[in-house]
Amino acid sequence: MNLHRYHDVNRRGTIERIFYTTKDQQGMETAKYANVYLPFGYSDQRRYPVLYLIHGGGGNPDAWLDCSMIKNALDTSFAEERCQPFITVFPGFYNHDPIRTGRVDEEAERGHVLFFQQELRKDLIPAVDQRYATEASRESRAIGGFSMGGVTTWFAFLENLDQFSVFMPLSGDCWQFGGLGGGKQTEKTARYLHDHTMEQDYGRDDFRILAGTGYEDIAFPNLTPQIEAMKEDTDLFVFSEKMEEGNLHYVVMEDAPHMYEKVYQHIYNYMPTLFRENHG
Ligand code: FER
Repeated sequence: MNLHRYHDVNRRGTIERIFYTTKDQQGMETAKYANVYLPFGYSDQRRYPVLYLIHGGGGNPDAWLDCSMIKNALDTSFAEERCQPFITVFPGFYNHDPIRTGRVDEEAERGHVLFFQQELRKDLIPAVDQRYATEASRESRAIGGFSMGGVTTWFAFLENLDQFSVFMPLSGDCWQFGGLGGGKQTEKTARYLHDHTMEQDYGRDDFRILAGTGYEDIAFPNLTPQIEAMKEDTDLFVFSEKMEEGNLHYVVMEDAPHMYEKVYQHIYNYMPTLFRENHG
């Protein structure tokens, strides 16, 4: 497994904000922003694939950038040509400042990330594709996230498979049947991920799932059984440890608790395989 080692780099991308509006759960028009990472040398004479990277519970569009070395991982990967440059969008899934006192309200959090699926397809993706030189196709769009952002990523697989082809759930399981459902309702969850995808006429060549967590991560006991159960449904999910093979991948890191500063390493590792075609 590659580990991202920080080093300074001169060819650095830029972060800017895109502003857009969406309707909140009460139907009120709401102003929002997302951070957008543009790779060094970004030019509207080319077209770029886009990764949407989602924060965890209680977070915001700045969380990944504030709490991890993701920007340096992107900068060094592009500078060293580990992969073709892509745009990364960091949105927020809340419509109002989250109030988190004490333990997590699983049902409320689940409601937010499920509701966010509509915003993604109706408001955010169109705004990004209009403003930037994107390839604007599901083949060139990936979504990933940490913790509740991983839960968001599984919901995107279920609700927005026509928008994305690559899914990178990190330290978060599928909450289709309620909080921590990947651990609590493992078989039912895996079955639904399978059946719902087949019903939409998508097959094993139409998507890739790049999952990850750490042995010490609180999400490990929820995500691991879900992935194990999905592995059984080989007509749709083809597990492989080789990145060139299969459509279901799962990496568990050593010494990695539930923290952005650990989890972003998965993104660094998956980066060369995120967008397969030779873009640009
Ligand atoms: C998990 C998925 C998400 C999990 C926790 C979360 C305990 C979210 C936690 C939070 O928002 O604080 O599997 O395992």
